[in-house]
Amino acid sequence: MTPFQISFCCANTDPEPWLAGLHAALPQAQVSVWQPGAPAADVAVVWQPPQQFFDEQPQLNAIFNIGAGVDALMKLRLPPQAVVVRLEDAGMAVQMAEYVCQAVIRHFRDLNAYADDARVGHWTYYKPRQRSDFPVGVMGLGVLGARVAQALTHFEFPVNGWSRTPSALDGVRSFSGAAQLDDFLASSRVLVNLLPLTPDTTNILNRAHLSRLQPSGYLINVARGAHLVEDDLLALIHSGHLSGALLDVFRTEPLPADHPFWREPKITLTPHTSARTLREDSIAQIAGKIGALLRSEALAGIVDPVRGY
Ligand code: NDP
Ligand code: OXD
Repeated sequence: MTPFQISFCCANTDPEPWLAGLHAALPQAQVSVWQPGAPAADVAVVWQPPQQFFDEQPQLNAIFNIGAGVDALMKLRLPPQAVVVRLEDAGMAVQMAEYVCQAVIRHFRDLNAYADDARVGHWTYYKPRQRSDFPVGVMGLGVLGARVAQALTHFEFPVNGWSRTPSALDGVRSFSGAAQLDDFLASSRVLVNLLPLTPDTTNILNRAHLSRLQPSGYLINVARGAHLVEDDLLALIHSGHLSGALLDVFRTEPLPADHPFWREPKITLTPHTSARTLREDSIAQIAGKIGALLRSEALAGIVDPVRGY
């Protein structure tokens, strides 16, 4: 393996354990935290880097994103020869499956209402509901969406999936492309969003689309805040067409203290935590891919700059 330089430029991330882990996995690499004016590197490991980083590192061969979603990266001017590589699963798929399954089950089994009752000392029963009345639609059937959709089938919910190209997942009814979006939505009561954020998917969770969900629909957004038109969600909850939402991602993060979502009792919030980047898994995946790159082998997880994911 030829010696090479890795530049680490990750916002909101303690660099030291990453540097140690990357160095242990790639002993021939020189790994350093990027500072303005730093020497030229071969490979970058990034999360939400500034434009200045790429302006100063035009020679990069590869850019490894320590997340699955590359939307923040794809807005920047990147060195044209550099491949952009995202995390694929790296321990996130099981987290996403457990988060979404608990959310669907919590909603289906009225567990929020039971928790409210318990707080005021009420011993109350709610009528059991039919699983067949709770078809779940998963938007995006990639690494994370496919895992979520299949996990939901184990609880015997009817599951629909929507992707750009047709999919073939056991127990999941496939819908694809813009032409089948309305049918997909009309066939779903709970909607789970696991799309990448691209020009095609920005604002896709809008009034027109959310109105097509079955009555008392429920939204689970675990992808990106800019998929959702926030006022449209509030309007549809207030009109009663939607029974509520679980939101993990927001247009502005952290969610501002005066945001109406904090005060809407039918909205449950978590702070972008449904599937966390796991350092050790991610380092192992990135180091494996850097090794493949150095051996000129094919690499999985390369982002298509035209599609944007
Ligand atoms: P993938 O790239 O593996 O999957 C993307 C899926 O979306 C594919 O099925 C793709 O279709 C589909 N898709 C893309 N564009 C369209 C479109 N215009 N119309 C219909 N379907 C479309 O991504 P991952 O599963 O790895 O991740 C998904 C997203 O989850 C990330 O981009 C990120 O934003 C979010 N995320 C959120 C986290 C959190 O903690 N909240 C953590 C990790 C990720 P096709 O199969 O045909 O290509
Ligand atoms: C990701 C994320 O894209 O953490 O991986 O949101």
